[in-house]
Amino acid sequence: MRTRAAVALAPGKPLEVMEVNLEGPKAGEVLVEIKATGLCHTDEFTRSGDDPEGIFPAILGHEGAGIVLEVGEGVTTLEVGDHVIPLYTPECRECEYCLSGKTNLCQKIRITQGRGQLPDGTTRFSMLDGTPIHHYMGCSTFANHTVIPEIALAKVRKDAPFDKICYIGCGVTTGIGAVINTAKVEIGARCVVFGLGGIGLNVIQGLRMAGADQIVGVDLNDSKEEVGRYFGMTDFVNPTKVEGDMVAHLVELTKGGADYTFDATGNTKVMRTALEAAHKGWGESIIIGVAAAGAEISTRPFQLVTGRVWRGTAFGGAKGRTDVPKIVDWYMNGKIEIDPMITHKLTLDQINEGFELMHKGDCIRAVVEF
Ligand code: NAD
Ligand code: DAO
Ligand code: ZN
Ligand code: ZN
Repeated sequence: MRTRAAVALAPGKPLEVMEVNLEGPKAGEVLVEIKATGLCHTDEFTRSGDDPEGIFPAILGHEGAGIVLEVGEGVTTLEVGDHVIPLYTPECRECEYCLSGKTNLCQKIRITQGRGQLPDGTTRFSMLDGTPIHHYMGCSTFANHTVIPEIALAKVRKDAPFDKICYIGCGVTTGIGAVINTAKVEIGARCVVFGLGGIGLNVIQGLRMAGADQIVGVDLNDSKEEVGRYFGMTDFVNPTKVEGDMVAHLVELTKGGADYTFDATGNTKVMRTALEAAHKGWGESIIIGVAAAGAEISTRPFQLVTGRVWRGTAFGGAKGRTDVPKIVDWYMNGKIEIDPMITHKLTLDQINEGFELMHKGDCIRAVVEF
Protein backbone atom coordinates (compact mmCIF):
# COMPACT_ATOMS: atom_id res chain seq x y z
CA MET A 1 0.00 0.00 0.00
CA ARG A 2 0.96 3.67 -0.06
CA THR A 3 0.76 6.03 2.90
CA ARG A 4 1.75 9.61 3.77
CA ALA A 5 4.67 10.13 6.06
CA ALA A 6 7.09 12.79 7.27
CA VAL A 7 10.48 11.39 6.26
CA ALA A 8 13.84 12.38 7.79
CA LEU A 9 15.99 12.18 4.67
CA ALA A 10 19.22 13.48 6.20
CA PRO A 11 20.47 14.72 9.60
CA GLY A 12 19.75 18.37 10.36
CA LYS A 13 17.16 18.79 7.57
CA PRO A 14 13.45 19.48 8.00
CA LEU A 15 11.24 16.40 7.59
CA GLU A 16 9.71 15.94 4.12
CA VAL A 17 6.06 14.96 3.92
CA MET A 18 5.59 12.49 1.04
CA GLU A 19 3.90 9.34 -0.18
CA VAL A 20 5.84 6.18 0.68
CA ASN A 21 5.39 2.47 0.06
CA LEU A 22 4.41 0.31 3.00
CA GLU A 23 4.49 -3.51 2.80
CA GLY A 24 1.87 -5.43 4.78
CA PRO A 25 2.62 -7.11 8.12
CA LYS A 26 4.75 -10.28 8.15
CA ALA A 27 4.52 -13.00 10.83
CA GLY A 28 4.16 -11.52 14.31
CA GLU A 29 3.56 -8.00 12.94
CA VAL A 30 0.59 -5.66 12.84
CA LEU A 31 -0.48 -2.90 10.43
CA VAL A 32 -1.62 0.15 12.41
CA GLU A 33 -3.40 3.27 11.19
CA ILE A 34 -1.86 6.07 13.26
CA LYS A 35 -4.52 8.60 14.35
CA ALA A 36 -2.30 10.94 16.40
CA THR A 37 1.33 11.31 17.41
CA GLY A 38 3.17 13.53 19.85
CA LEU A 39 6.52 15.16 19.06
CA CYS A 40 9.14 14.33 21.69
CA HIS A 41 12.66 15.68 22.23
CA THR A 42 14.11 12.33 21.28
CA ASP A 43 12.66 12.73 17.77
CA GLU A 44 14.30 16.15 17.60
CA PHE A 45 17.60 14.74 18.92
CA THR A 46 17.65 12.34 15.96
CA ARG A 47 16.25 14.77 13.36
CA SER A 48 18.80 17.43 14.29
CA GLY A 49 21.74 15.09 13.70
CA ASP A 50 22.90 15.30 17.35
CA ASP A 51 22.22 11.57 17.86
CA PRO A 52 25.36 9.74 16.71
CA GLU A 53 23.28 6.58 16.30
CA GLY A 54 20.67 8.25 14.08
CA ILE A 55 20.01 6.35 10.84
CA PHE A 56 18.67 8.01 7.66
CA PRO A 57 16.41 7.99 5.73
CA ALA A 58 13.95 7.16 8.50
CA ILE A 59 10.38 7.77 9.58
CA LEU A 60 10.70 9.13 13.12
CA GLY A 61 7.99 9.35 15.83
CA HIS A 62 7.48 7.08 18.84
CA GLU A 63 4.53 8.64 20.73
CA GLY A 64 1.45 7.50 18.82
CA ALA A 65 -1.97 5.95 19.05
CA GLY A 66 -4.05 4.23 16.39
CA ILE A 67 -6.19 1.36 15.16
CA VAL A 68 -5.21 -2.15 14.03
CA LEU A 69 -5.99 -2.59 10.32
CA GLU A 70 -4.41 -6.00 9.67
CA VAL A 71 -2.57 -8.67 11.64
CA GLY A 72 0.23 -10.91 10.34
CA GLU A 73 0.46 -14.68 10.67
CA GLY A 74 0.63 -15.94 14.25
CA VAL A 75 -0.61 -12.75 15.91
CA THR A 76 -2.88 -13.86 18.75
CA THR A 77 -3.29 -10.94 21.16
CA LEU A 78 -4.60 -8.29 18.75
CA GLU A 79 -7.35 -8.15 16.15
CA VAL A 80 -8.58 -5.77 13.48
CA GLY A 81 -10.27 -2.75 15.08
CA ASP A 82 -8.32 -2.84 18.34
CA HIS A 83 -7.00 0.50 19.57
CA VAL A 84 -3.29 0.47 20.31
CA ILE A 85 -0.36 2.51 21.56
CA PRO A 86 3.05 1.65 20.03
CA LEU A 87 5.84 0.81 22.49
CA TYR A 88 9.47 1.73 21.90
CA THR A 89 10.18 -0.53 24.87
CA PRO A 90 8.40 -3.77 23.93
CA GLU A 91 7.22 -6.44 26.34
CA CYS A 92 7.64 -9.99 24.97
CA ARG A 93 6.99 -11.63 28.38
CA GLU A 94 9.46 -14.43 27.59
CA CYS A 95 13.02 -13.04 27.31
CA GLU A 96 15.46 -13.16 30.23
CA TYR A 97 14.87 -9.46 30.89
CA CYS A 98 11.06 -9.68 30.88
CA LEU A 99 11.17 -12.74 33.15
CA SER A 100 13.68 -11.20 35.59
CA GLY A 101 11.03 -9.08 37.29
CA LYS A 102 13.79 -6.48 37.66
CA THR A 103 13.57 -4.40 34.49
CA ASN A 104 11.26 -3.24 31.71
CA LEU A 105 14.07 -3.35 29.11
CA CYS A 106 12.80 -6.27 27.00
CA GLN A 107 15.63 -7.37 24.68
CA LYS A 108 13.66 -9.61 22.31
CA ILE A 109 13.90 -7.28 19.27
CA ARG A 110 16.56 -4.89 20.59
CA ILE A 111 19.23 -5.45 17.92
CA THR A 112 17.06 -5.02 14.82
CA GLN A 113 15.12 -2.15 16.43
CA GLY A 114 18.42 -0.31 16.97
CA ARG A 115 19.27 -0.82 13.29
CA GLY A 116 15.96 0.70 12.15
CA GLN A 117 14.60 -2.65 11.02
CA LEU A 118 11.76 -4.98 11.93
CA PRO A 119 12.74 -8.28 13.59
CA ASP A 120 13.39 -10.11 10.27
CA GLY A 121 16.11 -7.55 9.46
CA THR A 122 14.21 -5.69 6.72
CA THR A 123 12.08 -2.55 6.55
CA ARG A 124 8.42 -2.33 5.51
CA PHE A 125 8.77 1.31 4.36
CA SER A 126 10.41 2.38 1.10
CA MET A 127 10.55 5.44 -1.13
CA LEU A 128 8.56 5.35 -4.35
CA ASP A 129 11.85 4.55 -6.18
CA GLY A 130 12.29 1.48 -3.94
CA THR A 131 14.96 2.88 -1.57
CA PRO A 132 14.34 1.37 1.90
CA ILE A 133 13.31 3.79 4.66
CA HIS A 134 14.34 2.86 8.20
CA HIS A 135 11.93 2.41 11.10
CA TYR A 136 12.56 4.43 14.29
CA MET A 137 12.45 3.10 17.83
CA GLY A 138 10.31 0.29 16.43
CA CYS A 139 7.39 2.71 16.03
CA SER A 140 7.66 5.27 13.16
CA THR A 141 4.52 7.13 14.15
CA PHE A 142 5.15 10.10 11.81
CA ALA A 143 3.34 8.05 9.16
CA ASN A 144 -0.38 7.63 8.65
CA HIS A 145 0.19 3.86 8.61
CA THR A 146 3.01 1.81 10.10
CA VAL A 147 3.91 -1.82 10.77
CA ILE A 148 4.88 -2.77 14.32
CA PRO A 149 5.68 -6.08 16.05
CA GLU A 150 2.79 -7.46 18.14
CA ILE A 151 4.99 -7.38 21.28
CA ALA A 152 5.43 -3.62 20.83
CA LEU A 153 1.74 -2.70 20.92
CA ALA A 154 -0.37 -2.04 24.01
CA LYS A 155 -4.09 -2.72 23.51
CA VAL A 156 -6.14 0.09 25.06
CA ARG A 157 -9.82 0.88 25.57
CA LYS A 158 -11.73 2.18 22.54
CA ASP A 159 -13.36 5.23 24.12
CA ALA A 160 -10.07 7.04 24.84
CA PRO A 161 -9.24 10.01 22.54
CA PHE A 162 -6.22 9.34 20.32
CA ASP A 163 -5.01 12.96 20.39
CA LYS A 164 -4.52 12.74 24.18
CA ILE A 165 -3.52 9.12 24.82
CA CYS A 166 -0.74 9.23 22.23
CA TYR A 167 1.22 11.14 24.92
CA ILE A 168 1.05 8.02 27.10
CA GLY A 169 3.30 6.39 24.49
CA CYS A 170 6.25 8.31 25.98
CA GLY A 171 5.99 11.49 28.09
CA VAL A 172 3.18 10.62 30.50
CA THR A 173 4.38 7.09 31.22
CA THR A 174 8.02 8.17 31.53
CA GLY A 175 7.25 10.88 34.12
CA ILE A 176 4.63 9.06 36.18
CA GLY A 177 6.46 5.73 35.88
CA ALA A 178 9.69 7.26 37.18
CA VAL A 179 7.79 8.06 40.41
CA ILE A 180 5.74 4.87 40.78
CA ASN A 181 7.97 2.16 39.25
CA THR A 182 11.51 3.45 39.60
CA ALA A 183 11.58 5.59 42.75
CA LYS A 184 8.56 3.90 44.37
CA VAL A 185 7.85 7.15 46.21
CA GLU A 186 6.08 6.81 49.59
CA ILE A 187 3.28 8.94 51.04
CA GLY A 188 4.71 12.03 52.76
CA ALA A 189 7.96 12.17 50.75
CA ARG A 190 9.83 15.41 50.06
CA CYS A 191 10.86 15.60 46.40
CA VAL A 192 12.61 17.88 43.93
CA VAL A 193 11.96 17.83 40.16
CA PHE A 194 14.49 19.51 37.85
CA GLY A 195 13.01 20.62 34.51
CA LEU A 196 9.31 21.38 34.20
CA GLY A 197 8.77 20.33 30.59
CA GLY A 198 6.72 17.53 29.07
CA ILE A 199 8.42 14.95 31.30
CA GLY A 200 8.94 16.92 34.53
CA LEU A 201 5.28 17.96 34.73
CA ASN A 202 4.31 14.30 34.55
CA VAL A 203 6.79 13.54 37.36
CA ILE A 204 4.97 16.24 39.36
CA GLN A 205 1.53 14.77 38.75
CA GLY A 206 2.93 11.32 39.59
CA LEU A 207 4.26 12.68 42.89
CA ARG A 208 0.90 14.22 43.74
CA MET A 209 -0.77 10.88 43.02
CA ALA A 210 1.82 9.07 45.19
CA GLY A 211 1.02 11.41 48.10
CA ALA A 212 4.28 13.36 48.32
CA ASP A 213 4.14 16.15 50.95
CA GLN A 214 6.60 18.51 49.29
CA ILE A 215 7.13 18.82 45.52
CA VAL A 216 9.80 21.37 44.65
CA GLY A 217 10.02 22.28 40.96
CA VAL A 218 13.23 23.76 39.54
CA ASP A 219 13.37 25.48 36.16
CA LEU A 220 15.29 28.33 34.52
CA ASN A 221 12.05 29.62 33.04
CA ASP A 222 9.72 31.47 35.47
CA SER A 223 6.74 30.86 33.18
CA LYS A 224 6.83 27.19 34.29
CA GLU A 225 5.76 28.08 37.83
CA GLU A 226 2.05 28.45 37.06
CA VAL A 227 1.69 25.14 35.20
CA GLY A 228 3.88 23.36 37.77
CA ARG A 229 1.63 24.52 40.63
CA TYR A 230 -1.44 23.45 38.61
CA PHE A 231 -0.11 19.87 38.55
CA GLY A 232 0.81 19.79 42.26
CA MET A 233 4.15 21.58 42.72
CA THR A 234 4.36 23.12 46.21
CA ASP A 235 7.55 25.23 45.81
CA PHE A 236 9.28 26.76 42.78
CA VAL A 237 12.98 27.54 42.46
CA ASN A 238 14.63 29.38 39.57
CA PRO A 239 18.37 28.59 39.92
CA THR A 240 19.35 31.90 38.30
CA LYS A 241 17.72 33.69 41.25
CA VAL A 242 19.33 31.66 44.01
CA GLU A 243 22.17 33.44 45.75
CA GLY A 244 24.91 31.07 46.79
CA ASP A 245 25.00 27.32 46.49
CA MET A 246 22.01 25.64 44.84
CA VAL A 247 22.49 22.33 46.70
CA ALA A 248 22.58 24.11 50.08
CA HIS A 249 19.44 26.05 49.12
CA LEU A 250 17.52 22.88 48.22
CA VAL A 251 18.76 20.98 51.28
CA GLU A 252 17.48 23.80 53.50
CA LEU A 253 14.16 24.04 51.61
CA THR A 254 13.57 20.28 52.00
CA LYS A 255 14.63 20.31 55.66
CA GLY A 256 17.77 18.19 55.27
CA GLY A 257 17.62 16.99 51.67
CA ALA A 258 14.99 15.41 49.46
CA ASP A 259 13.85 11.82 49.77
CA TYR A 260 13.72 11.70 45.97
CA THR A 261 15.03 13.99 43.23
CA PHE A 262 14.40 13.67 39.49
CA ASP A 263 16.41 15.07 36.59
CA ALA A 264 14.17 15.86 33.63
CA THR A 265 16.59 18.28 31.92
CA GLY A 266 19.25 16.01 30.39
CA ASN A 267 21.93 18.41 31.72
CA THR A 268 24.78 16.58 33.50
CA LYS A 269 25.50 19.51 35.86
CA VAL A 270 21.86 19.44 36.94
CA MET A 271 22.15 15.67 37.47
CA ARG A 272 24.98 16.30 39.95
CA THR A 273 22.96 18.95 41.80
CA ALA A 274 20.02 16.53 41.90
CA LEU A 275 22.13 13.77 43.43
CA GLU A 276 23.70 16.06 46.01
CA ALA A 277 20.34 17.61 46.99
CA ALA A 278 19.12 14.12 47.97
CA HIS A 279 19.00 13.35 51.69
CA LYS A 280 22.11 11.93 53.36
CA GLY A 281 21.63 8.27 54.26
CA TRP A 282 18.66 7.48 52.03
CA GLY A 283 17.95 10.08 49.31
CA GLU A 284 17.57 8.71 45.79
CA SER A 285 18.13 10.63 42.58
CA ILE A 286 16.50 9.40 39.38
CA ILE A 287 17.99 10.36 36.00
CA ILE A 288 15.31 10.63 33.33
CA GLY A 289 16.92 13.21 31.03
CA VAL A 290 18.95 11.95 28.09
CA ALA A 291 22.27 13.81 28.02
CA ALA A 292 24.16 14.88 24.91
CA ALA A 293 26.17 12.18 23.13
CA GLY A 294 29.38 11.38 24.99
CA ALA A 295 28.45 13.36 28.12
CA GLU A 296 29.51 12.00 31.52
CA ILE A 297 28.22 12.50 35.07
CA SER A 298 30.39 13.08 38.11
CA THR A 299 30.17 13.58 41.85
CA ARG A 300 32.41 12.85 44.81
CA PRO A 301 32.13 9.12 45.63
CA PHE A 302 31.59 10.17 49.26
CA GLN A 303 28.09 11.30 48.20
CA LEU A 304 27.27 7.63 47.54
CA VAL A 305 29.28 6.31 50.49
CA THR A 306 27.05 8.43 52.69
CA GLY A 307 23.93 6.79 51.40
CA ARG A 308 22.67 8.73 48.40
CA VAL A 309 21.61 6.56 45.44
CA TRP A 310 21.82 7.34 41.73
CA ARG A 311 19.35 5.53 39.42
CA GLY A 312 18.15 5.89 35.84
CA THR A 313 14.87 5.08 34.21
CA ALA A 314 13.73 4.36 30.64
CA PHE A 315 10.04 4.69 29.76
CA GLY A 316 9.43 5.14 33.48
CA GLY A 317 10.28 1.51 34.17
CA ALA A 318 6.91 0.61 32.65
CA LYS A 319 6.17 -2.76 31.08
CA GLY A 320 4.20 -1.39 28.18
CA ARG A 321 1.62 -4.05 27.33
CA THR A 322 0.77 -4.46 31.02
CA ASP A 323 1.03 -0.89 32.35
CA VAL A 324 0.04 1.38 29.44
CA PRO A 325 -3.63 0.21 29.33
CA LYS A 326 -3.84 0.99 33.08
CA ILE A 327 -2.47 4.50 32.55
CA VAL A 328 -5.09 5.05 29.83
CA ASP A 329 -7.71 4.01 32.42
CA TRP A 330 -6.22 6.47 34.94
CA TYR A 331 -6.64 9.24 32.36
CA MET A 332 -10.20 8.23 31.46
CA ASN A 333 -11.13 7.98 35.17
CA GLY A 334 -9.71 11.44 35.93
CA LYS A 335 -6.88 10.15 38.12
CA ILE A 336 -4.33 11.92 35.91
CA GLU A 337 -4.64 14.86 33.52
CA ILE A 338 -3.28 15.15 30.02
CA ASP A 339 -5.39 17.76 28.21
CA PRO A 340 -3.68 20.91 29.63
CA MET A 341 -0.31 19.55 28.51
CA ILE A 342 -1.33 19.25 24.85
CA THR A 343 -0.61 22.87 24.05
CA HIS A 344 -0.45 22.64 20.25
CA LYS A 345 -2.29 20.59 17.60
CA LEU A 346 -0.89 20.29 14.06
CA THR A 347 -1.49 18.53 10.76
CA LEU A 348 1.19 16.25 9.28
CA ASP A 349 2.04 19.02 6.79
CA GLN A 350 2.80 21.34 9.74
CA ILE A 351 5.12 18.87 11.51
CA ASN A 352 8.27 20.98 11.09
CA GLU A 353 6.53 23.85 12.92
CA GLY A 354 6.15 21.42 15.81
CA PHE A 355 9.92 21.03 16.07
CA GLU A 356 10.30 24.82 16.15
CA LEU A 357 7.63 25.08 18.88
CA MET A 358 9.60 22.58 20.98
CA HIS A 359 12.32 25.15 21.52
CA LYS A 360 9.82 27.70 22.86
CA GLY A 361 8.87 27.85 26.53
CA ASP A 362 5.09 27.81 26.03
CA CYS A 363 4.94 24.43 24.25
CA ILE A 364 4.59 21.41 26.50
CA ARG A 365 3.43 18.92 23.86
CA ALA A 366 2.61 19.37 20.18
CA VAL A 367 0.45 16.62 18.71
CA VAL A 368 -0.04 15.82 15.02
CA GLU A 369 -3.50 14.50 14.21
CA PHE A 370 -4.01 12.52 10.98
P1 NAD B 1 11.50 19.92 27.76
O1 NAD B 1 12.46 20.69 26.92
O2 NAD B 1 10.04 20.00 27.47
O3 NAD B 1 11.72 20.33 29.26
C1 NAD B 1 12.96 20.56 29.82
C2 NAD B 1 12.78 21.64 30.88
O4 NAD B 1 14.02 21.74 31.58
C3 NAD B 1 12.46 23.01 30.32
O5 NAD B 1 11.34 23.55 30.99
C4 NAD B 1 13.71 23.82 30.58
O6 NAD B 1 13.43 25.20 30.85
C5 NAD B 1 14.27 23.12 31.81
N1 NAD B 1 15.71 23.27 31.98
C6 NAD B 1 16.67 23.23 31.03
N2 NAD B 1 17.88 23.39 31.58
C7 NAD B 1 17.69 23.53 32.91
C8 NAD B 1 18.56 23.75 34.01
N3 NAD B 1 19.88 23.84 33.85
N4 NAD B 1 18.01 23.84 35.25
C9 NAD B 1 16.67 23.74 35.41
N5 NAD B 1 15.79 23.56 34.40
C10 NAD B 1 16.31 23.47 33.17
O7 NAD B 1 11.99 18.38 27.69
P2 NAD B 1 11.13 17.08 28.06
O8 NAD B 1 10.34 16.62 26.90
O9 NAD B 1 10.45 17.31 29.36
O10 NAD B 1 12.32 16.01 28.24
C11 NAD B 1 13.20 16.09 29.33
C12 NAD B 1 14.32 15.08 29.16
O11 NAD B 1 13.80 13.75 29.28
C13 NAD B 1 15.01 15.12 27.81
O12 NAD B 1 16.40 14.96 28.02
C14 NAD B 1 14.44 13.91 27.09
O13 NAD B 1 15.31 13.42 26.10
C15 NAD B 1 14.32 12.95 28.23
N6 NAD B 1 13.43 11.78 28.04
C16 NAD B 1 13.77 10.64 28.68
C17 NAD B 1 12.99 9.50 28.58
C18 NAD B 1 13.37 8.25 29.29
O14 NAD B 1 12.74 7.23 29.09
N7 NAD B 1 14.36 8.29 30.17
C19 NAD B 1 11.82 9.54 27.82
C20 NAD B 1 11.48 10.74 27.17
C21 NAD B 1 12.28 11.85 27.30
O1 DAO C 1 17.32 -1.95 25.90
O2 DAO C 1 19.26 -1.09 25.58
C1 DAO C 1 18.05 -1.03 25.54
C2 DAO C 1 17.48 0.27 24.97
C3 DAO C 1 16.35 0.82 25.71
C4 DAO C 1 15.95 2.11 25.12
C5 DAO C 1 15.30 2.98 26.14
C6 DAO C 1 15.30 4.38 25.67
C7 DAO C 1 14.89 5.32 26.77
C8 DAO C 1 15.41 6.68 26.65
C9 DAO C 1 15.19 7.32 25.33
C10 DAO C 1 14.17 8.38 25.36
C11 DAO C 1 12.86 7.89 24.87
C12 DAO C 1 12.03 8.81 24.17
ZN1 ZN D 1 9.75 10.35 23.80
ZN1 ZN E 1 11.15 -9.50 26.62
